[in-house]
Amino acid sequence: MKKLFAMMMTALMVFVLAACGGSNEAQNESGSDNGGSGEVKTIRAGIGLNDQHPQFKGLLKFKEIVEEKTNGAIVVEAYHSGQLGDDRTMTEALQLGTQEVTIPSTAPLANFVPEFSVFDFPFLFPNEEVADKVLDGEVGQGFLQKLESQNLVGLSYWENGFRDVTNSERAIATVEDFKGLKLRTMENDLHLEAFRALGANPTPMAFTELFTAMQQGTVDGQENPYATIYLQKFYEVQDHVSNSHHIYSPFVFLMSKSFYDGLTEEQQQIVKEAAVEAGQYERELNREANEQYLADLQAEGMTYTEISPEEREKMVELVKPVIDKYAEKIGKDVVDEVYNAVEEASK
Ligand code: KDG
Repeated sequence: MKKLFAMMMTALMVFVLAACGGSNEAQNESGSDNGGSGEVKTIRAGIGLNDQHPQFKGLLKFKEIVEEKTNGAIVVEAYHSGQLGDDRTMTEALQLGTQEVTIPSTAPLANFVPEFSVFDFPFLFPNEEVADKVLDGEVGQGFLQKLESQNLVGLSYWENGFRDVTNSERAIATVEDFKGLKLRTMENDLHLEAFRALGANPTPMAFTELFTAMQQGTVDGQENPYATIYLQKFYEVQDHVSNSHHIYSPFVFLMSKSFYDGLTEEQQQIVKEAAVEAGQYERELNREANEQYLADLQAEGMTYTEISPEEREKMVELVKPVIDKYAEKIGKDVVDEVYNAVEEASK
């Protein structure tokens, strides 16, 4: 009888433990509740680049920090290669609350908050250090506030990097070499107009469609940082690369506002700090391998062509009217604020 009673008690305990430890209950290592309501919150985080890119490694770092610091109360599922969509559709999903995190370039984000286009003004940032100071400083952080009206929370800036042009038609050494080239750009009017001003024939396209478009010859070329050109294997469908460095592309770490608002204050602090720390890690990874990626591209058979400072100066002149037009559109005060911050950070 005693034995039967003990067996029944054991079965009851197993049942209770299983119920408490189910998928909706988070416990820390000591077995106690991890704070908050005990409910596990899931962040589905998606990016367009593949799992080799520093952006994905940064996302895994974010996952590690968040899951550790919340004792598993927040779980991060990381998706790469546009598995959840492209920059634009994922940002829309954040607005709808059907996805929690994405890290788009500022160019597609400008379709939601037009002021973000200023960061894509050609030749705005002279180097990465200045970009860090402006983006992480008062001005950059002020821009993040502008996202709230779009049901988005901007937690930090990461780095896509200086964009360089590739194509399969000819080596680009001079401005004339852009003439008539069918170049894919990100979905952003400023990018389109800047390439038109250089004489190219640009076409906007989501990143998820780019490789096939180059493979099938729908476009002759594209522009992206060396990391992307190498890690996405664009060398398989592109012959020439030049150091145009025409735009410094930041990434913005975005969270769905409705999800963020549902977090406890402590959790909000954790995701914010994790987005900053993982972003610093991503920037470091991106920078340390940059020159190597260019060497790797050449090793894969691409021709590398330098654009001289004189030719780059001609490019600067050609895109000036486009910059002026967009400065007018965005608002002179906002644009001046950014240019002043760049000047200050360059001292
Ligand atoms: O994950 C980010 C990418 O989706 C995208 O921003 C890459 O620079 C990019 C491009 O050219 O679309």
